[in-house]
Amino acid sequence: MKIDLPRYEKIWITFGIGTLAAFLIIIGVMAFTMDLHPPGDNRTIIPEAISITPPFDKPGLYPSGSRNYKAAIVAKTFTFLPTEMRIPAGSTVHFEVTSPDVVHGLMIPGTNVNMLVVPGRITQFTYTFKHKGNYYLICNEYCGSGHQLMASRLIVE
Ligand SMILES: [Cu+2]
Repeated sequence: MKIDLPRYEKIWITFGIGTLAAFLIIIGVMAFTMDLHPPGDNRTIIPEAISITPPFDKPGLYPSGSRNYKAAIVAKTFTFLPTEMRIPAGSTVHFEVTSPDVVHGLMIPGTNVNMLVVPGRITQFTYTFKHKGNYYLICNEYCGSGHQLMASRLIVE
């Protein structure tokens, strides 16, 4: 069967299908090679009980192997706990973050660490810090009058 389409119709159909294919390829490459994907786990926590629920009762950086750390971070108005962490260069940090109050964000400029921190949920992400320097954990979800003060520091030495 031969469908006789006008020339411009063929061009637009080709353009539409081509654009769709390009987007699907870009999303596929990003998902599989850059490990970008929506959070797939549903670890929950009672926001009112964060101060008595391990590991968030003692926020901090805990070694979990050689050059491996687990960071238990509480994001709350208007600070991150702990306020400072130190790791040697080449270390892998598994972040576990939660909030007792409102929705916060946790992003580290210069890396692909970018998490949405929702009360009642534990957001997780793993990143390897290859280069020395000062990294700042900043809140990128507007959370109130002190939002711009919300930051803590990760020193890679
Ligand atoms: Cu915040």
